[in-house]
Parts: sequence; C-alpha cells; structure tokens
Amino acid sequence: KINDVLKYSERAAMCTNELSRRLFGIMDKKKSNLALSADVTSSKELLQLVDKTGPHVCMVKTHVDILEDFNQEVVEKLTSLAAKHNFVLFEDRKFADIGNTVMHQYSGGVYHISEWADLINAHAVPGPGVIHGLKKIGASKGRACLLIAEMSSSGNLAKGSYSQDTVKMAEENKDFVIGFICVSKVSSDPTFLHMTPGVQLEAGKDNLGQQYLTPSEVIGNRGSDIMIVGRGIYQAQDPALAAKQFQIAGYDAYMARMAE
Ligand code: S5P
Repeated sequence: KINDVLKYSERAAMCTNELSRRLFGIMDKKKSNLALSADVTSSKELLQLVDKTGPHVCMVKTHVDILEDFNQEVVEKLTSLAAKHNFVLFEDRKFADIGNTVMHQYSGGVYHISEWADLINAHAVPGPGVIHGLKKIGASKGRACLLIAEMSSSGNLAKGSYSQDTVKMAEENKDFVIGFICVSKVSSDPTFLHMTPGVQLEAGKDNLGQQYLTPSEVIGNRGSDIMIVGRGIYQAQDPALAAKQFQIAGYDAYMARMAE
C-alpha cells in the first residue's frame, strides 16, 4: 500500500510518537481533518468559538500572544475544552531563534506554552539547534513540533532546497517533529502529518498576501492531511455551521482520495 491509500487508523498504528498517534486517532474517530485557527483577540470570544466548533475539529490552533486579556485561566479553560471535545491544542508560535533562546520562549515568559500546548511549530532557518532546544523542554512532557517547510503567503522564501532541507531536519528528529506546515506533500513518510493553512471554501486571497485554496484542492489533490481554517470559520455568520461545512468538505475529499 502506498501512503495515499492508508487510512488514518492505519497511520495511527504506524506512529511511534504518542501525539501523532493520538491525532490520527481523533481524525478517524471524529471524521475530521479540520483544524480551527482561533485567531480572535478576546478570551471570552476565543472560548465561545472553541466550544461551539469543538465537535467538528481534530485540532485548535491558537496565537495566544494576540489575546488582549490573556491569563492563566484562559489556558486552563482551553485545556478543559480540548478534553471535552477531544482535540489537540496547537500554539502557532513559530519559534525561529537559537536553541537556548527558544527554550526560554517555550517554557517561560508570560505564556508558559510548554505547560499546555500539545503541539508547537518552528521555522527551520536557525538550523537543528532550534529543534534541539524545544525538544529539551517538550519531549519529556509528551509534546511535539511541526516544522514550517512551506508557507501559504505570496512571495514567501520557504521553497526549493530550503523546504527539502527542512524535511531532512524533521527526519533526523522524528522523536519530536511529527510533521509540517506546508502547501504540498513534502514527504512520503505516512507517519508525518502535513498541515495546510490558507483554506477557504472558495479559492482567492486577502489583501496582505494570504492565498486560499479549497478543501478538495488541499486534501484531495495536494494530499495534505489537515486543513487549517481561520477567517473562513470565525468570520462566518454561524461559525459552528461553517466548521461543520469545512469538516464535511475535508472528510469527503479524504474519502474520495481513498477511493481513487
Ligand atoms: O504559511 C502559513 C503558516 C501559518 S501557521 N500561513 C498561515 O496563514 N498560517 C496561519 O494560519 C496564520 O498565522 C493564521 O493563524 C492561519 C490562517 O488564517 P486564515 O484566517 O487566513 O484562514
């Protein structure tokens, strides 16, 4: 069997990393390859949004540093919602510094990200030291990391040999790196998760360089595993309904891919 025809449950069984196994398991159980990008700026709004859309998602991605009123209680409540709805919590911090600095940024400061986020991400630009620093903090807590192999924004520099070298860096750190932020299938290893931002029900762009693809393009044609949707859900009239629509579109695209 090649990667494309493996089910989530089969891929879960192949994973040695606890978090990737859990995430594939959630995708299978909830029939969802949808991640909500919960980019709102008030905690109340964030928690309401996550509670409403929780049944439809396998993961919630946060930018806690955009919250106007961040406090410890917010992450406690987010963690309870993650347990209630069974999803993975991903803090989109995009670490991009030397190992020693990212260790502090991950564990300390105001946010203590390593205490509550299951998943984080990092740019590969500093070299493997960034992964080694993050791993020192996160691995023993059962956390994991994605590397940003590609970006969705126009004119970005993460392409060609940079993307390829990022994949190599992930392969060399498979105990902690479980996949990629990317817009194409960058690895054929079925234990790596490909996660793609820049998704709306219709293709297009915003006025600051973001480029949107559809669920069927991302999951069906490009072979990504998880689609990350922000404004397509939280700016909709009815975010729960929008989440449900994305869930169905993404899962249908996965089923169609399996049937090919
Ligand atoms: O290349 C990227 C990587 C990320 S993680 N492009 C992105 O847009 N993102 C994030 O995905 C971005 O920070 C935002 O939180 C989300 C996309 O949001 P949307 O509102 O455009 O769907």
